Amino acid sequence: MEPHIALLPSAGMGHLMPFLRLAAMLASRNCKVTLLTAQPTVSAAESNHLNSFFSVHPHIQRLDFHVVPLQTSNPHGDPFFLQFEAIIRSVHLLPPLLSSLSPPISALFLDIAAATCVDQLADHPSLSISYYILSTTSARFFSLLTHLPHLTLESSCENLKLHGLPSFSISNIPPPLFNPQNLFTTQLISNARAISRVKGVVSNTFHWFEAETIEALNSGKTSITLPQFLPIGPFKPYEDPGKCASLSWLDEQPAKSVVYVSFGSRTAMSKDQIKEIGEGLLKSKQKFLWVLKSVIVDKVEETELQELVGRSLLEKIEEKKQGIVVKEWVKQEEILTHHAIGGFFSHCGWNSAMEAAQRGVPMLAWTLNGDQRFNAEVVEKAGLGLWPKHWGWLGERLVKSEEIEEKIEELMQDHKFRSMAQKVGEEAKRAWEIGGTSEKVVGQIIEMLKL
Ligand code: BUP
Repeated sequence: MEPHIALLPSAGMGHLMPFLRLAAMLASRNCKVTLLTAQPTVSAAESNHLNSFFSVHPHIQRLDFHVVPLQTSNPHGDPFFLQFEAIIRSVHLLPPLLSSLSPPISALFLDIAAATCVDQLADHPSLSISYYILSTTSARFFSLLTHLPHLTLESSCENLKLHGLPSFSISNIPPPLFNPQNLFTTQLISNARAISRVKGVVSNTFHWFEAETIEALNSGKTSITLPQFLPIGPFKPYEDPGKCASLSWLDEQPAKSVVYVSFGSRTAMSKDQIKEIGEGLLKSKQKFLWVLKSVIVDKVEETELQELVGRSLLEKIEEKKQGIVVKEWVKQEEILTHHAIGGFFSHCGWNSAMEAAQRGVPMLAWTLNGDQRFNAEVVEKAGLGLWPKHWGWLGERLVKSEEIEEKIEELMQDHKFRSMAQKVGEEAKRAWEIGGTSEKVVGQIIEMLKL
């Protein structure tokens, strides 16, 4: 009989997208899939994507999970972290929901951002199922997470050496992790504690891309006993109807002439920094497609493009016909697949990095927060692009237009980046061929799910 699997993403597009891809993949491999949708969603992008996903995947069941709002509202807290917290605190509502499913589920995939839910679920008498985690970050950052509950981080050291793992540079560790009171830190620590309770950790990476870390995680030589790490990336896109307007503009551009610029779904940049980026892009003389976000949550985005970019800069961009700026949601995967794209100027969110790797698009990484410096390390080491480390974290300093101009030129004109990225794309494809590393691990997961 086909196994019935439930999946529980947390909040934010960086978490929802890999869950939707995993759901579609499991459903295409003879699993019955139920996707739990935490309600209300934080962003409009999440609710729009859920609606369009279920409309084209009617065989995947939707089960709304109404989370209890947090009692103490913190207007200064990151709304996505607050939603992770609300999901975790609503875990008591899950057993009746999950046990109402028919046929009964045999496994639940939890988001790494809410993995601590397993602590309550695994001991619940009505649920006798297996638990998996979907890690939405690089294997490299995940490997640090595994040890987080046992670490005292010292910013005065240069490197961190953990038994059995490649060493870490302290300057790449997100600053909130040095503050044990920070919500990001407390959540990560309790989620990390839960890792040892699951049967496997599924990850959107592939063996060739992060071989050293993946082998270390599965070596049994780390000081903490870990479940199997299961790399099955790059995740394949799911069917998503419709076209976005930016693609029509790309159709008119020469092959590999355009740099795609996007810093993810939830990075709000200052107006000064936006201005420097715009000036830098213009000075680089390269064509560009720039997706601009000025707020963390899209529901509160009301500012007009002209106000964000500044009237004179926007006029200059329009006059020179060198590029376009949009603030709407775009179909990033289709953009990265387009023949006109020659480079990706990105914050190095893990999904973005994997989407570029899959298509062999070279990246210019500007790491802004969270796991991004770890991700950029992987990108740089694999030959997928360049990373000016000295640009720092978001807001640490104003990165000037001349610096941006120089790096964009390097990305688009130095052909070594193109050929190295192409090699990454070939290896990514190989991982999915019959007998390829990711394809084999998926087969293994399906067998585990049938048990
Ligand atoms: Br913006 C944007 N279209 O307009 P990351 C993003 N995406 O398809 P983030 C679009 O959202 P976290 C848009 O392809 C990727 O799958 C993009 O995830 C897609 O970054 C996803 O790259 C964004 O991991 O999430 O949003 O910063 O903070 O969790 O890394």
